[in-house]
Amino acid sequence: MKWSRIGIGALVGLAITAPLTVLFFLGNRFAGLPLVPFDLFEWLTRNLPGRLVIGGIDAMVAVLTSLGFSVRATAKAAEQTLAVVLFLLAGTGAGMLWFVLAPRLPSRAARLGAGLLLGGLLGGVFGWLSLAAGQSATTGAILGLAWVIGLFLGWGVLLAWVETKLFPPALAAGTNARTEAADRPVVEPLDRRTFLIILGAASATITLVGAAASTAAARGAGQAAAASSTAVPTLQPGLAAAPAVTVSLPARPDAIAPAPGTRPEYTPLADHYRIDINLLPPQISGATWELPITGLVDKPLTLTLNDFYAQRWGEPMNLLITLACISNEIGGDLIGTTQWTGIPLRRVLEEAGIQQGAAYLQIASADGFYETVPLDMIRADERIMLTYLWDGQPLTTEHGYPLRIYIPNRYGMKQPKWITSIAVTDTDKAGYWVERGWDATAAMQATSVIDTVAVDDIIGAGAERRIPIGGIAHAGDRGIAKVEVQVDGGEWQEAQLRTPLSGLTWVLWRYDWPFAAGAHTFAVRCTDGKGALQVMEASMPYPSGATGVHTVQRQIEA
Ligand SMILES: Nc1nc2c(c(=O)[nH]1)N[C@H]1C(S)=C(S)[C@@H](COP(=O)(O)O)O[C@H]1N2
Ligand SMILES: [Mo]
Repeated sequence: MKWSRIGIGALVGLAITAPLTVLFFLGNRFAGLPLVPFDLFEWLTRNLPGRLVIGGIDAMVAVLTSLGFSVRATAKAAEQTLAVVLFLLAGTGAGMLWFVLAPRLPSRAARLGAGLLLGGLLGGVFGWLSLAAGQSATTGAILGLAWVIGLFLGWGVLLAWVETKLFPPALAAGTNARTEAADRPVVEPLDRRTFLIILGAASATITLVGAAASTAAARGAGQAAAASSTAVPTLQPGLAAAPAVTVSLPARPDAIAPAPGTRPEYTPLADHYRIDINLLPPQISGATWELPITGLVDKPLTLTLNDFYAQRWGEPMNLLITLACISNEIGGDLIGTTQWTGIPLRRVLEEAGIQQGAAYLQIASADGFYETVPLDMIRADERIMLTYLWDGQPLTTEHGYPLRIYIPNRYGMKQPKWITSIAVTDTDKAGYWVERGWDATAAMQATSVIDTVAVDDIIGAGAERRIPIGGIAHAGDRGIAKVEVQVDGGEWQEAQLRTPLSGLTWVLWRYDWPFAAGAHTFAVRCTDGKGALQVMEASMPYPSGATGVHTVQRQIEA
């Protein structure tokens, strides 16, 4: 069997890029060194045209959904896998190119030198990208850069060396080559197939052992961080203890009971969806984090987390809030409800003193995310707040530690996490996702969802039997006035509404449907607190949030 140079190049590229990938993971797990495959992926998603990235996200969500996975639970893992696969593919491609181009270099030494050069170049560029645009490294820049360059130098030389082993440069008629050949013992040309098998086996062994070690380390770390791997260390030198805030849900003695199988009204923190542009969330030290408030202000401020803990602006606000992602599909799980604790932004701005002509806040985050908020909106709405606790605890790393903003009635894309600077300006500037084509306002659409058709919890008996149907309805801060259920295209029937946790949360609804055996289609729609019926026409999340009627089909046994 004759192997082509391209095919062998692809195999070799993959065989040496796989252990490289694992080394990056190990370095990151054990020493906080840059995780180049992730950082490159993040750099790509931030710099490719927005439409392409959105198409990619849509495709991923579609694949996950069609495979029956929860988007909330698997999206990050899928992205991370994609990042690794792309890195391996790039390595495979590099191997192919190398094997095709190498014959242009006459001598073994030239090829090894070129491999070294290539490795150094890639290491330099990727190391710089990783440190400039990535989130993965927690070590110093010099060490990180040295690690990346070192690994890529090794990769480049290995690639070149393997190529010269498999295809020894023909001894040209040149004098140099002849002298070189004369100086060295004649070796048997290596059996290509044997060599490739050895290379593949070595690569697979290193990759598997490394991956196992890395996974074990991650598990250990997860266990050390107790219940949630996303919790931040609460005791940090120089940082006061976070204030104790309890989560208090309002007593609603008259509220109707949810239909069995309805999602929890208050989302357990571990189940709250997470969406952001990072494969790994930014790690910020609460003790050293500072938030500068600059621009058109009388007195520029530098806030610290202790300022929030010590109630520099008085009592914080505790609000029960439903947050949703604009990418959430009808009936999707990128929506959750928890208690947010923060300081009204306008209190902080009063201290800084807004100057004449100022009209916007430009907010920037540690991950390169940014968004602009009109000052008029902040002045008019006390609920717009700088949030530092969720569910009574400091924000977890994934949900924006140490500080994020809350803006009522807006999808999550307008609400930066991991805030690192606020500038008061007179100029508007499109936010991160607005710049990429999403709705500039991103006001929450009214949406209603069927969570359950509780066939196992039938109430009543005989002809009086009823099946509880239930779910949520949500319309930002507009509230929900009415929810209606339709069975098999019949009349819309009004459901009962459970008193919501607050005016900012979803409403749980319930409809006890007169039992009828057979195959049925259930549909739901809602009317918001201002009297507007939800948009019933189906539309995709892009660009303004999904609309349409949620329906489920059930076979009801007699
Ligand atoms: N810094 C930063 N903030 C961000 C994002 C981001 O990528 N980076 N994503 C936004 C989006 S699209 C959503 S839906 C919410 C999600 O917040 P959560 O992950 O805490 O649920 O965060 C928002 N804030
Ligand atoms: Mo989002």
